[in-house]
Amino acid sequence: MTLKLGVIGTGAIGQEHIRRCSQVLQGARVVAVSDINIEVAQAAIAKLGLHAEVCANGHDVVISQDVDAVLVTSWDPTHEEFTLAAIAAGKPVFCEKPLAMTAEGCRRIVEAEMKAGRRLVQVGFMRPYDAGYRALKKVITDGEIGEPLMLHCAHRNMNVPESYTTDMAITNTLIHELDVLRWLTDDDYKTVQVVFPRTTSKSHAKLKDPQIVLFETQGGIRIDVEIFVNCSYGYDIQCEVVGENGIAKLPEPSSILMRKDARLSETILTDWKDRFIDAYDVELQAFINDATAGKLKGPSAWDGYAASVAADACLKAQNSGAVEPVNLPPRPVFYDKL
Ligand code: NAD
Ligand code: NAI
Ligand code: ISE
Repeated sequence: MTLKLGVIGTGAIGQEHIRRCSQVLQGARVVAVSDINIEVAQAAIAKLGLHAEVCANGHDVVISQDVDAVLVTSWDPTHEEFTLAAIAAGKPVFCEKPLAMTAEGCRRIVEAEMKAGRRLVQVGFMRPYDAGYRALKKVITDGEIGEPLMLHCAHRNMNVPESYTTDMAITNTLIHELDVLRWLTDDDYKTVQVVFPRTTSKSHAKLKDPQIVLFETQGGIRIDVEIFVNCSYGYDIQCEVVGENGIAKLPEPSSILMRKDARLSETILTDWKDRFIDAYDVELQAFINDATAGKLKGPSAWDGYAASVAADACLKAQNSGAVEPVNLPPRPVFYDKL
């Protein structure tokens, strides 16, 4: 069986996901797309030589008779609306992160999904599918470094556009760590504080960059994450776990070690598309397989909610400068791990 996909939002990642669903992965076909900028949607399918319908808006994609499942790859503030529409239509939906702009918005999705009676939502948290993060988690769960005590992490982008503001460092960028570090440590956040070093001259008036986010988990682990989205030198994701018996570090992406011009060098990637290319393939193949089988198993609406509860606390901490509590309610039985 071929799962017929509708894609809402054909920008950077929308085009990447359309390409992988059409040329790399098995069992799916893109049959409908939409973008608020219709020429972008038309160009996205023309570029790949696809025969997909270009719908007038995202809701037409969701309700199209032809569409079995939906990918939401439009801007962050549109995710909640389209995910709720897919749930209302009873169609599985893969929604890029963040699931919604606030925990309250995510909660509405959780409630709607529970009311529908089965899992219909997978959130685009791809890092748990990344081979490096998986290897790091195995070292921890195998007890090789003993109990984790501290994590030192960094999320660095080359640069961001003028539309990217201080809050987006949390809702758009740190949201990946908010998910993956819960998964990695099998723990939840207890408190958070945000501190601002001197701002880089490469930023602009509405963006404080870099930022340092400090967490304490329920289990007492201390975590620091540097977010630096105008770091200039590359796309660089770091994660070091300090345990009782040793230290384990996320592997660097493989690269050629080059001797040239009296220098020994390795290449640093510059784009998230390349850094996590395999993880995106694996997460979306899992969505296609699980949606076809009628049972989603990937990052859930509850995971999206948990990350947004922490994100809300981070936003509060950005403004207060204080240590803020993270209050995640108990997970409903509906979301018990399979
Ligand atoms: P983008 O701006 O390049 O593309 C988004 C596209 O969505 C644009 O073409 C825009 O016109 C379209 N769009 C916006 N609102 C829409 C609507 N209501 N209906 C249909 N189309 C709409 O952005 P992007 O970089 O592709 O990011 C898209 C989403 O994917 C974001 O939510 C982002 O957070 C997420 N993302 C996740 C990762 C990841 O690593 N998991 C990477 C990139 C982007
Ligand atoms: P983008 O700006 O390249 O694309 C967004 C697209 O959505 C644009 O083409 C825009 O026109 C369209 N859009 C906006 N509102 C729309 C609407 N109401 N209906 C239809 N289309 C609409 O942004 P990008 O980088 O592709 O990000 C899109 C989403 O993907 C974001 O939510 C972002 O957080 C997420 N993302 C996830 C990544 C990941 O690693 N998982 C990486 C990059 C982005
Ligand atoms: C982007 O939307 C992503 O999700 C990337 O993975 C992240 O590194 C970047 O900071 C975001 O803007």
